[in-house]
Amino acid sequence: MDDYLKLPETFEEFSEARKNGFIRVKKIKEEGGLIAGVFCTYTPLEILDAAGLTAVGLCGMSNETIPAAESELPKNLCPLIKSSYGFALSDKCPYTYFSDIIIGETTCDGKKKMYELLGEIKDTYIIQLPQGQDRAYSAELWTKELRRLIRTLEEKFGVEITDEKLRSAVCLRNDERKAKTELMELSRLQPPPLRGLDLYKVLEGSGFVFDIAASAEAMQSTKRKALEKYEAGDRPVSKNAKRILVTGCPIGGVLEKTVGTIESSGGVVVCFENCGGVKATRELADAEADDIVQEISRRYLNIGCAIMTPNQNRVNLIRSLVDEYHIDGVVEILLQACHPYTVEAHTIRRLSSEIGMPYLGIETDYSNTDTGQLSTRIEAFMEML
Ligand code: BJ8
Repeated sequence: MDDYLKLPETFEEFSEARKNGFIRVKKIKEEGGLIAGVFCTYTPLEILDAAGLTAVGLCGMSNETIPAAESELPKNLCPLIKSSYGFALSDKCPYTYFSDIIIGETTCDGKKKMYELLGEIKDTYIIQLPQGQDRAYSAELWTKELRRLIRTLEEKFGVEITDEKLRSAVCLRNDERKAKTELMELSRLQPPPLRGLDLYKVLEGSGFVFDIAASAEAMQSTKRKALEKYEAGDRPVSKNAKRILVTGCPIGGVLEKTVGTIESSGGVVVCFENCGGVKATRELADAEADDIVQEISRRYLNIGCAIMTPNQNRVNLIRSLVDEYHIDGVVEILLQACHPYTVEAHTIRRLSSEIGMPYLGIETDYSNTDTGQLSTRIEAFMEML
């Protein structure tokens, strides 16, 4: 088997998956496959799977393309949006380049307006996501939106998305989510057998393996190996390390200066609540449900992102995770100009104080200009714990 097609087996190999994924995507295209670029945890992946599309995450995580984006977008906009758009505009992202369709959702205002512009560069389909999970008609509307997406994909790509295909996609995605959850739950051990940075790289890298069953298998074997080493006495994390829960915006673009600094200052991230972590994997769909589209819709609409109002699901989730993972402190990572999360930070700060958890909010962007200042604040927080 070609090297780039083999499954990742170590943390390092998972972190290479994003880079190597490009070659895999090229191969999929050469073999006549179709690619769907996606941005958000609300994207109903099972529908794309059932349509025979390979889903690939397009969220920009680099500062490099932000100047290009700022020629059209306001400077005072979340770096994730600018970076993502900059990649499309400057044609620097092979995943965007190879995408046959881009799927976006009406989440935050910045993203949804960016998608309109993105639609001028690439074929972009926007799903209308309702933002009040507590209204019965939100579930109905979201299910209708998913049915509309199904019809659109069927017409556009000449495929048939049957219930049977959807049910088997649900089973595969469930298996992958369970494998992720089991891997993350290793960090409930005290001390954890994994550093947060390594764990995050596996979670992120799994999105670029593209074969869902293979991705689940690779995560299970990574978990087995980590546990074997741990049981043999190999402890990569000190038992005195302070156990941190990370919440807030997606952190792919600020990983080193946030998680890296926490872990070089006497802490260890044992739980990622945000997208890429527990929030995206906790809930499963029932493959046997009578109406499978409605069930997929239910599963996704429950995600507790700050674009929802009210967003009680996020508060409930953080409350449980603090107990489950024996947390010593909560660090919320906020991307500059992200209104949903920077405003909701007040609620999370208040929740932390209610449950007696020290809380640190960090507002940052993709540049390196605040690295020193962040280190000082994170080190002071770690010392205080
Ligand atoms: S489910 S977190 S991936 S919307 S950070 S672009 S909210 S201004 S990324 Fe997100 Fe889906 Fe929610 Fe997850 Fe806007 Fe905020 Fe930027 Fe954000």
